[in-house]
Amino acid sequence: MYSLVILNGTMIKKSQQKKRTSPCNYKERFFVLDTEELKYSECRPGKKSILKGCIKLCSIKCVETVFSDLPIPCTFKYPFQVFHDNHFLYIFAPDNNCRLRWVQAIKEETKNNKLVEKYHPQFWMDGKWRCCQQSNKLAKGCHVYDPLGYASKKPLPGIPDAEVGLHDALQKMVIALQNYTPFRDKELALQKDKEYTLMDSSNPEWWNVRDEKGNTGLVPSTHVTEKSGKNFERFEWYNKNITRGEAEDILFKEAKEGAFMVRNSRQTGVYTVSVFTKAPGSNGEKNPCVKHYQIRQTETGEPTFYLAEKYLFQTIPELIYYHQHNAAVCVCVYMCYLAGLITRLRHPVTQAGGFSQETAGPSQDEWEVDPEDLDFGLQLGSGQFGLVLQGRWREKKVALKMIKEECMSNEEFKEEARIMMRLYHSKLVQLYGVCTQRSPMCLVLEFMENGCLSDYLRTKKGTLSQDAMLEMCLDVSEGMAYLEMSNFIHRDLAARNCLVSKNNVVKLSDFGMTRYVLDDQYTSSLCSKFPVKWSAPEVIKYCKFSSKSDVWSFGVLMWEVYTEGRLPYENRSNTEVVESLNAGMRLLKPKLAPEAVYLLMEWCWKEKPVDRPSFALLLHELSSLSSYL
Ligand code: 4IP
Ligand code: ZN
Repeated sequence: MYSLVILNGTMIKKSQQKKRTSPCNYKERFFVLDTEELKYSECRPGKKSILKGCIKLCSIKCVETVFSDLPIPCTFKYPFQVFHDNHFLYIFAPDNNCRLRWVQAIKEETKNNKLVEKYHPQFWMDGKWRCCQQSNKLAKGCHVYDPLGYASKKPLPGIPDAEVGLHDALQKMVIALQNYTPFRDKELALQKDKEYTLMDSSNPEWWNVRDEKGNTGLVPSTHVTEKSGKNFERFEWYNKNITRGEAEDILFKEAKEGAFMVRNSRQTGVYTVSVFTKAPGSNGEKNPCVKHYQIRQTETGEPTFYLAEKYLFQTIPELIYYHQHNAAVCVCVYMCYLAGLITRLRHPVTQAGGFSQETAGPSQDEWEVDPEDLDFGLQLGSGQFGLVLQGRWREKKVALKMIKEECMSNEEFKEEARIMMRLYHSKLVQLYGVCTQRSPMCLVLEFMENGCLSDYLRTKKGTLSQDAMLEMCLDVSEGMAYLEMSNFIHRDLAARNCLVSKNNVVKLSDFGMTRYVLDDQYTSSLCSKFPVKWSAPEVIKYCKFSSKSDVWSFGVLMWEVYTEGRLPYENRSNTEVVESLNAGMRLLKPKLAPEAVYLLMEWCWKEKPVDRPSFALLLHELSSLSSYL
């Protein structure tokens, strides 16, 4: 039978221990997923590989990531499970993207199978399920199985057909800007920040590189950067020979918040970032304007580049990548300096003018809602972006989030909508579509009968059971574990940004939105609207957002739940809060919080981001608490 290869790659598998006497071991195998089977074989250098196992896709009942609270005993740290026939195959991927890709692909191929309703999110180990302690390996799962796939990724350019030769005489080193998991045979995996030898860069889109083990393959050229060398031509943001005046003309013509380019400065060997903004500047200069920032280099040690003090990067593309994806204004809480960019680098502008093509999302019609189909109702509340109204869309009750024009530009708004449309999870408020054909524009969202979590907690004060409070934290951690897995940072997690459904399910809302807020009262940690009381120290000090800074905020959200909606650090100013955090103080244990729950909060508030748990782990910890609290 003819079958098509969907994915392949090297991963580690645990022996399935089909028999009582089977050993427990971890072996590197080359996996191939095609439209019929999932196969794995042993690769022997210089010899033919041996097929070791083959699972018919029609026998698969569940495929899902595995959460592990214990250290993973092999070198690949991202496990997932394939439940087939009556066996559990645990496979370990080298990175989370790779794991997601396999899980998604197998889910897609098995979606019409007879699947389980519930599965076990953790390992079967020592005769027990670690998630629910059941001692029958085939006992029904303890967690609802979601057979739907996850967020899609940015499409990559088509792979070149011709074999790529090893042309470059001089070998250069490149650094991976982000992880990359190969799709096809000729490609090579990249691990962020690792170095690779550049073998061939003659194709502008796909470069041939070699990893430290000697494996070679093609990688997208935009995912790597030359370690030493100033060859930025392939980056859409680079405009070599443009003067300051020309840059201003081009950017003014675009007139889009965050439109930017990198150009050679008049000083040789120096680069300048020019960026257009409408945001009011610190010293009250006239807006809109184009600002120019010189990329600076530290004077000692390894060459390191920076725009904003404290963020040092080995290469300029890494620096630009960071500022494209992270909040702009970075203001020290102590008002001692103002560093950073006036706005996030949002849209690279090419030399000829005009934006380069950004992430391709669903086509316009897929998410554009016809204003004729919308009925606008009563006001539900008001947020940073404008009013939220109740409404109707195709017989469905919906929430309509109106976007004040001065808050978000049309482009940003669409970008936001595109991101939100791609995320789908039962613990995320669903975006149905957007309506851009009327003013103000609006987002059409799932209607949540019980309003925002902070108000809900306050109205239910005194009536919430321990179970109910834990359930709320579980809901949020589930949604956050999904965002974490999708490499998406929330940036403003707090009870006020969660909504409660008719059935009291708590869902996340407004994720990622702060990146688009134009109001610098909100985005600068110095100002009154910045959510200092929910922010991790590294966010307050350097605006360094990550899933681990979301974890800190989650700890504060748990505190809000267990105090039934009290304001954290009630009578203290932002500056006082920062001082007490620096002195090692933390929010106190809420009376209603069991010791075990408070331990988790404290874990979220570890000074160093690496010491905090992941959401996957928090979800696990909270689920195990729910079985005995
Ligand atoms: C084997 O151990 C290998 O781990 C097998 O994996 C595994 O098969 C066997 O599990 C296990 O006994 P030894 O190499 O020490 O013999 P692989 O086939 O990849 O080499 P599966 O494929 O089933 O995990 P049992 O349960 O099949 O015996
Ligand atoms: Zn279980």
